[in-house]
Amino acid sequence: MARKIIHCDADCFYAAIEMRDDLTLRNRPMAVGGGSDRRGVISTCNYEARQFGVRSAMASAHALKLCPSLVIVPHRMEAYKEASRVMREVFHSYTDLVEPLSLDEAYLDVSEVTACGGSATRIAEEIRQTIKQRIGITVSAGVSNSKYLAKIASDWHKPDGLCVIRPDQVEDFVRHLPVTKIHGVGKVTAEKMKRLNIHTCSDVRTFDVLELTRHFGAFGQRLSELAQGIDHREVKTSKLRKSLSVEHTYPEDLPDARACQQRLPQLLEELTVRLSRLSEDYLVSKAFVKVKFSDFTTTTLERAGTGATMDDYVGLLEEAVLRKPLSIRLLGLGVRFDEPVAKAQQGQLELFPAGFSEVFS
Ligand code: TTP
Ligand code: MG
Repeated sequence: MARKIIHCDADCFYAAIEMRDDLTLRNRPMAVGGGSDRRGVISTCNYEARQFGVRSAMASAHALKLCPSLVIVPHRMEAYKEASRVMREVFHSYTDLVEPLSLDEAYLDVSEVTACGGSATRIAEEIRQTIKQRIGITVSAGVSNSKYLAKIASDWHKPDGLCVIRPDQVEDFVRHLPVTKIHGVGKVTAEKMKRLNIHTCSDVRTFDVLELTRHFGAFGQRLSELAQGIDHREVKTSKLRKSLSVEHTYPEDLPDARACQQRLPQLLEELTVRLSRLSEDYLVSKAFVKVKFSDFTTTTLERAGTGATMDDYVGLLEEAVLRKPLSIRLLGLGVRFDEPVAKAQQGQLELFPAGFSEVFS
């Protein structure tokens, strides 16, 4: 199944925070960085300053030559960190699969997210609106089926833009993509490509992998893939996930426990497939089931000492569905994982007595 990846990147991040907090800095070229007297460097600047050619990492003295009216303010790292924390909170309200790249940038894998009807475009738009409201800055977002294209897309309509490259548009988009947009193609490589008459990904495709490797060394293989829009890199979270689950809302309510049990094999199959995609670092600590009744109340039941086995789920489900004399809209199966530290102490887990815990919502 095609993945849905969102890349979010705040616009002129440090500068945006400064403009938010000081009205006098708006509508004029401004930058955040060190003063020109102390051999300072520009960290970033607003879009007005960019029109003068001012850029990140430029000496402040040089920036002032390009744009004499440039106002340079010092850093306020605490304010940037706080904004970054809230941004991540917003991302995590949709998924745990968040890979932060810097204070103002992150990838989200929303393939399994059900919010916004599962539409990555709507999720991205909602994230942008929420951040605007809660933090008072704009974020640009890119949506596509890979990290590589989502990142290019987030830059496409910057600032305050959203760009979506749907799976059926990938081929056309990539064909016309200038090679300079490919991550890893710096000045030197771009020059070399120009000499070979390579300007777009279409041009790259006229070379086979061997030729590309001859010209560009180890990067040749990757270049060949990217020119075809291929990028299988996963969104890597810094935090390990705590649980994994699958669930299904049925078009017609399931009348009783027997009907629910009949749905178990398919749900377990889906869960097993998803579990098999995880790294070996994950150790299942217990199983849980989720049941939503026809009155929309939800109950979950989990039990220590269970695993992702059919027997465990049969037992849990039997109990959970009997909690209300109602038909059932939704069934879910899941597992919780041990904390990473617990892995080393697996043998000791048996010391804890098996018990029940339950949640009603
Ligand atoms: P970026 O996202 O690269 O830049 P930006 O957010 O300022 O602008 P854009 O709209 O193009 O995304 O970097 C995020 C922040 O990191 C930036 O606001 C300041 C800091 N930074 C530096 O301190 N030095 C640098 O060289 C760069 C590139 C960024
Ligand atoms: Mg940014």
